[in-house]
Amino acid sequence: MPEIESVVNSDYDESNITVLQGLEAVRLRPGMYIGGVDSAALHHLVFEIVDNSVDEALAGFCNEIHAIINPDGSLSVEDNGRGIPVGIHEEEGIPAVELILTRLHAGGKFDNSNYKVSGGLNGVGASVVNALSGKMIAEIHREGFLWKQEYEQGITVTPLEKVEESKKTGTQITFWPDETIFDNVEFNFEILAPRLRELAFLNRGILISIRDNRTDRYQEFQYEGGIVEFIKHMNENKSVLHESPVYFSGKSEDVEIEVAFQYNDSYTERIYSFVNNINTVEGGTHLTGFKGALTRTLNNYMTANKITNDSKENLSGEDVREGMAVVISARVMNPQFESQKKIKLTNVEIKGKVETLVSEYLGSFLEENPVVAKKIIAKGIDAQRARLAAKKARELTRRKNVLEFSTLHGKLADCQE
Ligand code: 0RA
Repeated sequence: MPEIESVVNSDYDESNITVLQGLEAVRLRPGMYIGGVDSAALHHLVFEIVDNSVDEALAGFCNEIHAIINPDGSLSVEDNGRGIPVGIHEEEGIPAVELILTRLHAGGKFDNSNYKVSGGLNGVGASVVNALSGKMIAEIHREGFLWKQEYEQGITVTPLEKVEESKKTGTQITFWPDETIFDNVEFNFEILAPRLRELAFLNRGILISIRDNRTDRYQEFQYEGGIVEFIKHMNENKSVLHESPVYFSGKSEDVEIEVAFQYNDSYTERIYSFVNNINTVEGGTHLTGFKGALTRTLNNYMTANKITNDSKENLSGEDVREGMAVVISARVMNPQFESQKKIKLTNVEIKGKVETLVSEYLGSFLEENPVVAKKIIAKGIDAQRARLAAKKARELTRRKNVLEFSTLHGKLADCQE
């Protein structure tokens, strides 16, 4: 037995060195992990922790997530999931929770759910937040007890302690962002609340709340309708073309997509696209697939139903998206992004899959809802007419300019003579 112990110990020492290097790297170059040390980065810490709870919810084990801003400068995120495992990890000889919170890339190791697709740093987030926190406390309700462990700057300072009996399950992470790293360590309710609301829209049914114990402000978000309610929220003060948003979802191998849209009588398109809960501001293959399928399906419907427009030209993408509010949410196993900023999806296979799903669903939706179909197409034809008229007017003005210029030129020539 002592032999084994010495082996374990020497292993532990070695890995301990790499651990220090790992967390040291985070503290040396926080920008590489959380994009900076400004206010955005500070709030990013919160979203990293929340993402872990969202993952637990996506796996089907949690339906409440509460963020609490504490007056002592810390922030707590509490969920009612299974609780981070507390058992001793066989290879590493320390509690799993300690491994998850103090080692870079320990995220996936314990992950037995294949649906872990939420945003953030793909499960390595919690240890990054720990490294950048002056202090962190993990409190876990699991296996009949409340367990507690504390860390400072990502380093364990107390052994995992069994505090008391507890019948519930769940995880609470409390952290104090490191003042020596961030410009400003004050949390802002106005920055946290909108993103938490967005997460609640994107993950139907989960109750997500935020409480500010400095000011007693409280908001909670829970949307059984998911992105349909997101669309209703976007069109809140608009007059809509059809009563209920169009919604559909589909699955194709390792892609799941959800789409909701509703037209209003305005002339602007508003599209929010997401991949694994991350807002892809610059879109990408999921969005290209959606746009292509929308345009093609509406034009096909017109042809099939002999609906004509005066121009005989197909409706363009811009024509069919005028006045449209759209949310497209994709869940992708191995998302590839154009850059570290994760704002544009590049997986080529996604485009075709989304196109197929959208064409199929939308095609039958239009067949089954001819009244809505007619309204959408009438709006598109209107947009096309306005677009072509504007184009003609522009061309006319240009021709007129050319004409005026040449006569002016002629007159100047006269003068010179
Ligand atoms: C790994 C395995 C299991 C749960 C979790 C991670 C977990 C992590 C977080 C982070 C925040 N809240 C969380 N809740 C759960 C479950 C292993 C099992 O019970 O089989």
